Amino acid sequence: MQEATVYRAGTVALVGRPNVGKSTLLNRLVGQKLSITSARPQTTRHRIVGIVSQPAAQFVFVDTPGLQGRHAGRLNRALNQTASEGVRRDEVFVSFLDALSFGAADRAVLARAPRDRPVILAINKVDAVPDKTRLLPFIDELARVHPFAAIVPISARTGRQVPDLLAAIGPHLPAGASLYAQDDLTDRSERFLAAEFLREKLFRLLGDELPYATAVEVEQFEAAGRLRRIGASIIVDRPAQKAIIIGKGGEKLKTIATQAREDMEKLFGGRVYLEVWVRVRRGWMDDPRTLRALGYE
Ligand SMILES: Nc1nc2c(ncn2[C@@H]2O[C@H](COP(=O)(O)OP(=O)(O)O)[C@@H](O)[C@H]2O)c(=O)[nH]1
Ligand SMILES: [Mg+2]
Repeated sequence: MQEATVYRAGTVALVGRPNVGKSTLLNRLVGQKLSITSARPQTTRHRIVGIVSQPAAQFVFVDTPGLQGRHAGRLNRALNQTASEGVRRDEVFVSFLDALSFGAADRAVLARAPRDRPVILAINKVDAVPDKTRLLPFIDELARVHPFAAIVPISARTGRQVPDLLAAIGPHLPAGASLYAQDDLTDRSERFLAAEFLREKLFRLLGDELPYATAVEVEQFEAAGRLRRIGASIIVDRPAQKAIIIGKGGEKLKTIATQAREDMEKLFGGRVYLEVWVRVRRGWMDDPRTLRALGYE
């Protein structure tokens, strides 16, 4: 006789210090780019959900901004509020490490993981470890640090052992009905994702500190059949920043907008007409109205 399968559904928080690959994994799991990534720390500013539906389980992965130190003023406080809210609500935790590195920042993240919920350790970026025999002693060492429910070495970039990670999480989801429709990929709107794709290009294409002083607001979003007309503003703090983003002869802004448009067309499955402006709004990072309009508060 076959045992009746219990349907399980729940939220799974992806936690870890900046740059360990949380957003890359979310995208890999969902099979679409939803959460923006870059080589710079603290790219992710919003709580974003990526949904994986299987016949017997629904995983609702939650990518949260880690605790922030790079952004300024009230924006930084709002981001830290978002980061700590995640920890209260979520049911299973996946804690990330870069393969073979376990430092003070990683220890601090683990110390905040709730003791009453299962924590699964994902050791990411194993593709970057040439000598795989070094993984075993590393896993043994980590097993002594926290009572992990499981430890799974993965590569979010190549997808290696990502199914094993799902298999390790599944049994820890609570029994219950699905939280989203079976074909939902995320809880976020196309409008939100459009702003995020632009923001990603700022993080990838601009120098050092500038991305942390920018935000993106979608002012116009119209869908007609498979065509979308999107108008967006890049918000900066000072005129000098505006000049850098526009670049010589508008070249920089053109690259930013073209790359963002390509991402949008891929996800939305249709043509996008994208217009982008750069606006100076002095002190936007401390302005409650702007922060609210941008969804940070
Ligand atoms: N080699 C390698 N790099 C990765 C892997 N996963 C993520 N990265 C890179 O690590 C950087 C940070 O990734 P991201 O997902 O933004 O990290 P987050 O801050 O934890 O969300 C990016 O440059 C990724 O391409 C992986 O499995 N292998
Ligand atoms: Mg991220």
